[in-house]
Amino acid sequence: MGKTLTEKIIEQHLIEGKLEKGTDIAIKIDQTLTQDATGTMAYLQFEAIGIDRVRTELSVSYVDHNTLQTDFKNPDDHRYLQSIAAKYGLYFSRPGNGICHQVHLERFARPGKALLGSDSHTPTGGGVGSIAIGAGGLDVAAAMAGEAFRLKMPKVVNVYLTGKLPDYVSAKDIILEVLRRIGVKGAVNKVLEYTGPGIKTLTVPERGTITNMGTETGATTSIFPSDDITKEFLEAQERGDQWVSLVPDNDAEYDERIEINLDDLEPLIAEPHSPGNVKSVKEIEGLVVDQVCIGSCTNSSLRDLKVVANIMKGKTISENTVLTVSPGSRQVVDHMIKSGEMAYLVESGARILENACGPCIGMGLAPKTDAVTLRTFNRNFLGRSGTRSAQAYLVSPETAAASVLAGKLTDPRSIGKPPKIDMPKKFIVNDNMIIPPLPPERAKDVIIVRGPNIKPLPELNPLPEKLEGEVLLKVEDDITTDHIMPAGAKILPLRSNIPEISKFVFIDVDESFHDRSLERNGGFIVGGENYGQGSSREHAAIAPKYLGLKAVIVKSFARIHLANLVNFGIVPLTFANKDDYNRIEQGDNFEIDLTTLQTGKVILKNLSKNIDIPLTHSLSETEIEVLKAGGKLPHIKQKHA
Ligand code: MIC
Ligand code: SF4
Repeated sequence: MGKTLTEKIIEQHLIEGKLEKGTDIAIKIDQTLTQDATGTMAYLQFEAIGIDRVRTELSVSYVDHNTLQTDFKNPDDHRYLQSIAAKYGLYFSRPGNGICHQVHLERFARPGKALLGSDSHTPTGGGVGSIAIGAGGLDVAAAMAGEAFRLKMPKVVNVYLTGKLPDYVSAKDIILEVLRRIGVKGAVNKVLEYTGPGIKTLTVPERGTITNMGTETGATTSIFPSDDITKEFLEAQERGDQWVSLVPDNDAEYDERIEINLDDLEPLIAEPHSPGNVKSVKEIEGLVVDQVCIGSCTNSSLRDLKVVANIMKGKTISENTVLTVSPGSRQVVDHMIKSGEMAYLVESGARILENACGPCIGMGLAPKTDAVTLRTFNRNFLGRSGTRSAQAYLVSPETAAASVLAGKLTDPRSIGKPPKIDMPKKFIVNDNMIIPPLPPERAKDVIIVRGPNIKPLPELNPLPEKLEGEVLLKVEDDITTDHIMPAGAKILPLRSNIPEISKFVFIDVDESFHDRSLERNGGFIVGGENYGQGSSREHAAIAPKYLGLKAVIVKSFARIHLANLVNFGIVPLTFANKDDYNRIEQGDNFEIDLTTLQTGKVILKNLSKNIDIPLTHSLSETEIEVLKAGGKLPHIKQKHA
């Protein structure tokens, strides 16, 4: 039986386990990436592991999230990260160089390599045929220390593309179509592997848009083969020597198949407050739009900005609409300036922002009260824009550009002939904002710089045999990490200060969560399906742990959050019968005996209702050991001792 591309690359990296779907495997990691919002914590943990140099082929530390500097905190963290990179042998992409995923795709991602990143959109690297997976910072820290990465061997879904995209329909519409079909939990513990004649019509940055936003389906990752188009891209980035051909076997067997004829696609839109609420633009055309934001790691490539600039050329944005543009990288900006196309954007009235995450994560440019904000981003969770009452919609760059000119949601196919864009044969390659690793003999003298906002990691202790306490919060399906641990301009700078950031846990869901948790000495959370979808931020585990969270009991989990809970000693359990969710109320008192964890079965005693509720879990033996030790860091230390 032939192999899928996913299986081939995983097989090459396999350290433990077999290619059997759903079983526990461990793989070797070649490359890592971190960004500044998760990186500070990841490196504090890396320091705690006590290794003197990274053990990967390549590790890059990016600064792109916390670039809004309203006081000393973010710039202090940047200096910390820079000194860490120098000390431990990492590349450092300086603030202003661009969004981690865009820069990594341009400069570092390689076909066939395994990349682990402390950001959920790391799968962007699947655009060049790498197995690129998002994880919590601690898993990335462990990978930098040479540890294997553990995961469930994913099922492989074949997304088979035929045809060619019509005018004004673009890669974003392909991934929105995938989301329309399978929703935000449709690919948990699965890889989306793209094949078929249609992939030949998509350039690497377009493939990157698709693999990037594949994260919103819950997928472990998404991947395209490495073919002539990949070769052309790498050559244009002066990395032609890094190309290898990588394709699935002709007789590869997939677990599922989704077929999309690109000829049939039309402009799509995700409505508030989920990337899975997909409709056609036509269905709600005419909606008055207050703000349009172009950029983010999904749609900020040179191709995307060129398209937008050429649609905007010689025109002015609508009087009642604001346009922001945040390019993906300095390479993109450099090109846009030299080609003169940046002027089209400036002249049209666009507010050109830094090449960083910016409004995507609520770092500035929050929309007005009750605004309709149209974004080329990948997430539209409630409050993420920085304005709780705003209604965020996700669209392609083409739809965004057409709509900002009209001041209302507009199907781009109605604005006339599409502009012709010329993509350069060679990109402008200038890595002068990427500081390469120092040689070991110089690295050892580097002193780590720590600002006053960097607080030590909270202590993690072995778990007791019995967990007791009350249900601090009961929530519904699809709770995102933005609900659990919001981001934005006010909270993101606290990422290296757990006591402070913990004040904001669940703040938009229940303001009293923080105080109640401390008063009751911690307790439990009960939730529905897909608990913890979205970001890789381990702060959604560390901060609740700091408040005394003992276990989370839900109908199902999102992959990265589940791993983060284990890493910080919070027991993730699921209902054996989903209906039992209804037999629990917030405030109920629980008792859970952990001695039966190994058997896969655990009994929850609901003391308030006087009932026993059967629970299960998907934990591997290693994960159970990690939990018992109180988390991954104490577990690694135990091992090294
Ligand atoms: C996001 O898009 O939510 C983030 C901010 O990039 C996160 C990482 C973080 O919370 O720092 C992600 O996607 O993992
Ligand atoms: Fe940054 Fe937004 Fe991409 Fe997250 S989704 S990495 S915040 S641009």
